Amino acid sequence: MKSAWWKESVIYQIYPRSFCDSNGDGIGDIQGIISKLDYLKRLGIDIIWLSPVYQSPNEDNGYDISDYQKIMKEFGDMEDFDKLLAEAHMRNIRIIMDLVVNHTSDEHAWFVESRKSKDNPYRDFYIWKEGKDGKEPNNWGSWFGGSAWQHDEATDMYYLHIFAKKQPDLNWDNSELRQKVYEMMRWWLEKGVDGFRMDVISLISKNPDFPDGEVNGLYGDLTPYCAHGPHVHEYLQEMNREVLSKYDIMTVGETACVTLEEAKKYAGEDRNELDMVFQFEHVELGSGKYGKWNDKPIDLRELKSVFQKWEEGLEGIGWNALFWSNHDQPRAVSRFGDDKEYWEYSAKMLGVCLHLMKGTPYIYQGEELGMTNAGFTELSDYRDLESINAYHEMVEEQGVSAEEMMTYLQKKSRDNARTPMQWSAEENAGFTTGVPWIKVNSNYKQINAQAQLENPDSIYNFYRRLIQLRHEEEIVVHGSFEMLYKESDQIFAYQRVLSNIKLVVLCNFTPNHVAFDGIPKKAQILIENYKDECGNYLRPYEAIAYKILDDTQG
Ligand code: TEU
Ligand code: CA
Repeated sequence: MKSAWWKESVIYQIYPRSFCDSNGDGIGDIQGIISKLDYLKRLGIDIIWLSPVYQSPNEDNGYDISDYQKIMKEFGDMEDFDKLLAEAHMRNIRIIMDLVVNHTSDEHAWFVESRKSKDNPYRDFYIWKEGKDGKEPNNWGSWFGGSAWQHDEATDMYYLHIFAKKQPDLNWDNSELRQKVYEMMRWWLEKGVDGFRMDVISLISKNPDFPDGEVNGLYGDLTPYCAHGPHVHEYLQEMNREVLSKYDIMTVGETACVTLEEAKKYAGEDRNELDMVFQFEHVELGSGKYGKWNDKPIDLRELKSVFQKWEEGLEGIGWNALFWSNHDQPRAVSRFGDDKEYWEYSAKMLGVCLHLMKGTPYIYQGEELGMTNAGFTELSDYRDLESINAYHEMVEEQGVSAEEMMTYLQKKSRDNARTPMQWSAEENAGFTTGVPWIKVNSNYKQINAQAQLENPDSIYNFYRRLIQLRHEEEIVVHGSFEMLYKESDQIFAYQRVLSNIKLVVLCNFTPNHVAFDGIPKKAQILIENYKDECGNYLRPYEAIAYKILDDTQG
C-alpha cells in the first residue's frame, strides 16, 4: 500500500467548547487551544482534528453551522484561527477541520432564503416536500427524536432534518449547492488547513422515492434510504476531482452505518474518494430495542471479531481509522475498561490495544489522562440535545422508567465525553476561571494533566511512549495484522509482521489473572503496563507488546 504522512500519524481530537477557556466565560475557545499546543507537542501527536469552530447558534454545539467562513464568536475570530493554524504548523502539527455539509443550521443564509418561497433561488438547496393528507411526507424519525420532517408556515411544506429541527438537510442533488460547498472547501484549503473530517458524509444522497421506513418505536427508520444513497460515491468522486486531489491533505469520513463493503468504496485506495472512514460497529455493540440506549457490557469476542473483520477486510485495499471514543461516545476507559479499581491499568491497556493495530489512531481529548464518564445524576446536568430529547421520548412516550433511562444516560450520553478537560486540581479543573458551560467531572482532583505530566508512570506519559513507538517502529505502521487467541473471551491479542520482524500485542480485558503462552526469551519488550515481569499469566488488564525476529519468515 502507498505510504502517506497520515498513516504515520496520531490524531488528537479537540472538542473546543470543552478544551480550554482563556477568558473566563466558561466556554473553551481558540486562544485556549493555542495555550495548550505545547502540551500536545509534548504528547507527540501529529494532527489535530478540530471539531466545528464555525459560526453557529449552537443547537448542536457547532454541528449546526450558520456561516462556514466565520468563526463562532464564543471561540474567537478569524485572526485567532489563523494564529492557531500558524502556531500549530510551527510545531509541525497539522490541523484538519470538521466539514459539516450534510446539513446547515436553519439560521444559515441559504436556508433563510430557501424557506421564503417556492421559487426562491435557494429553494432547491434543501429538501422540501408536500405533506400527505395533512401530515408529514413520510414516517421517518429524526435521529435526534421526533419526526424527521418539519412543517414550515411560509410555504406550507415540510423540510427534511435527519438531526435536529434546526439542522435542515442540504440537497446534494443540486449541482449549484455542490459547487458552493467545494468553493468553501477550497477557501479553507487555501488558508492552509490540512484536511477534513467529514461529518455524516454517508448520508448526503437520499433515495429520491422517500419511501416509509420500517417502524421501530414511534417512527420509521430512514437509514436504508439515506445512508450510502444512490449518488454518494459519485458526489465524493466529484469532490475529490474538483477539490481534494489538488492538495496534499487527508480526509476521514464519518460514515454512519458503514459496512465493510461500503467502506471499500469510500476509502479504497483506487477509488479517489476519501483516505479513511470511521466505522462504528465496535462502539455500537449491544445496541438493541432502544438503539444505543442500553447498559449492556461489552462482549470481548464480539469486539475482537469487529476489529478482525475491519483489519483483515481493508488489508491491501484501504486504511483503518482507529478510535475508542469521540465527542459522541462515552469515555473509552468507562466503556471498554474499568474506571474504578483498575482505572490506570485498563486505560493504558486500551491505549496499547488500539495504537498498535494497523491504521491511524485517534485520541479523543482527555483519553490520554484516562478521563472517565461524567457521572451525572440529574437530568438538568445534561446539555446534549440528543440525550435530553431521548430522555423525554423514552420516559414520556415509550414507557421506560426514569431511573432506567438515567442509567442509560450515565453509560451512553454524549455528554460523558463533553465535560471539561481536566488540566489541574485547581477549581473547575483549571478549565475556566468562570462557570463552566457543563459540569466538571468531580474526579478532577485525582485525574488531571498537571499531576500526570509530573508522574513518569502516568497514563499521559504512557500514551507519549505509545505515540513514539509509531514514529520509531515501521512495523507499527506497515506490518500486516493477524489476530491471535481468537477463541479467548479474556485476551485480545494480535501480531503484526514486517519482513523478518514480528510484533506481538497481548491485552487482558478482564480483572482476572489469565493464563497465556508466556513471552519468548529473545523477545524485546516495547511497552507494558506493569513494572515487573509477568509469568505464564496476564494480570488484571495487563498489556504487553514485544518485538521478535520471526523465524517462520524467510
Ligand atoms: O454524528 C452523527 C451521528 O451519527 C451521531 O448523531 C450519532 O448517531 C450519535 O451521536 C450517537 O449517539 C455527527 C457528529 O459527530 C455529531 O456530534 C452531530 O451531532 C451529528 O453528526 C450531526 O451533525
Ligand atoms: Ca472562552
